[in-house]
Amino acid sequence: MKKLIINRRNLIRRTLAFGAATTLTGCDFDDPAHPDVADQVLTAMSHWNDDVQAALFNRHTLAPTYPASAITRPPRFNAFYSIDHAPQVDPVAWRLHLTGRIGDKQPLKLGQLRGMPQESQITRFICVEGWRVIGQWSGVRLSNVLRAINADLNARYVSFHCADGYFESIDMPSALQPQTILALDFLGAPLTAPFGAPIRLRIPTKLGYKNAKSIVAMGVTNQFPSGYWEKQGYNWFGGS
Ligand SMILES: Nc1nc2c(c(=O)[nH]1)N[C@H]1C(S)=C(S)[C@@H](COP(=O)(O)O)O[C@H]1N2
Ligand SMILES: [Mo]
Repeated sequence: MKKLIINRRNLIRRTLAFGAATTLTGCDFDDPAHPDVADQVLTAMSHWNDDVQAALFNRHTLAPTYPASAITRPPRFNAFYSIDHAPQVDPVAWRLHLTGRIGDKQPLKLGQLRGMPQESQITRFICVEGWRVIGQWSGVRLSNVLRAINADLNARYVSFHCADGYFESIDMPSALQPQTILALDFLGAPLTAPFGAPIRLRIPTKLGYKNAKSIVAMGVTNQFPSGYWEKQGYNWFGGS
């Protein structure tokens, strides 16, 4: 309760601060001398939005799950390139490199992840481009992996780097949510290259762009890692 009150107080303070910013900058939006003022205000708004989403996020609240009959076939591909340019990762040579606030940084092999308890979920996947699909992903809970490698669970962020240069990051409470998995399989078979082989993040409480595919490195950090689309203005928390 106390926490909620503090958060609300902060919220009100931030709302007032934002209100002041809009008033001050309201007429400068089209001023060629200040071309980035609107950008700055929107960025400030988006960061404020991140804080609100983080305050409202409850790591015990589950994303909805669906029956097998609801699965969308065929699945839908999306990336910042076309499907024939998806990276081809050799699953034998692949390692998950570990960086930052992690006690045991020995890179992980695929077999080690396969050897951990597997979770399966039929969940909805929402892309901001305006489509949604339902799919079945299985893999290891990210929380189990983070514990196994002695990660600092009090750190703020978990970051991901992908074989195609894509990168993403999520807040620690979302990383520890039980439906947040490092997925190895889709519809009971290993992920294919375009859909994130050999592992991808599957996080049904967040929008599509947070679901990093073909991950090659994971980090735990207190420094804001941002993300590929976030650098181009997408909201970072990305709750769905
Ligand atoms: N490595 C990587 N991961 C990525 C992307 C990407 O371009 N590269 N695109 C993101 C976006 S915007 C979406 S909507 C989903 C699409 O996942 P899908 O191809 O399984 O539908 O992947 C996300 N993860
Ligand atoms: Mo997306």
